[in-house]
Amino acid sequence: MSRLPFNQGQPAFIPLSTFQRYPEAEMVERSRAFYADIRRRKTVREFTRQLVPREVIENALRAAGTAPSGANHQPWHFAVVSDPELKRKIREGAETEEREFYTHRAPQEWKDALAPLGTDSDKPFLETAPYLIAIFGQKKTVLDDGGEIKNYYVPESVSIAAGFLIAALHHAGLATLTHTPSPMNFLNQLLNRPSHEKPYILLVVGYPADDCMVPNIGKKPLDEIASFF
Ligand code: IYR
Repeated sequence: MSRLPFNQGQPAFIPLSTFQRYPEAEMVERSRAFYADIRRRKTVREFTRQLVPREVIENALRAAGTAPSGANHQPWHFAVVSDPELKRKIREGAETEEREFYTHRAPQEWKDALAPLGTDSDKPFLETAPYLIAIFGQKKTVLDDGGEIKNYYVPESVSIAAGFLIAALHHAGLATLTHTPSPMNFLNQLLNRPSHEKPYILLVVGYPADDCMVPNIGKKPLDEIASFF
């Protein structure tokens, strides 16, 4: 991790040259257009096997990597899986946890809450979708010299980066599923990630199946999610 602690030998502050200001009318139009685009995103659980260009995945990950993070430590790792055998093992690991969840671990109230989504312990999409991206949060960063620094606001930072990633993939024309088999420790073992890294989300990425169905559920309107003072 050569960039940390910080750019040695370079100025500590530089002019903000990247910010783009728009006329107000254009801002309103841009905000409308973004909302119109992002509101089309639906979590998808049926994917085709069709491959997607790796560069799209790489650019979306670059976008995710621009997310703000605690002390700019960027406490995340994205393990990208396209290998069929590894996807098969991930499916096996996830379904083992999910069977336990649906038959024993989940209280009835939780199962009732999931009923509208139609989920169960079968996760075929973990093999059909061309890419799985396991998103890990890092409690600490191990530096190139073997030193370690503590990371801050890890769940918040990782979640923001995941949001950027999901939006970037949608923007590029791909569907995603935020899958959270729980517990997810089997991912550390399968993907060789150290124990100070915690898996947060297994993001399933690809094209929706032609006959893909999604739950008929909506989002709360603005007056239910925001208050203005
Ligand atoms: N992890 C399980 C259960 C599940 C839990 C929640 I909260 C969801 O929003 C969806 C599913 C599964 O993936 O089936």
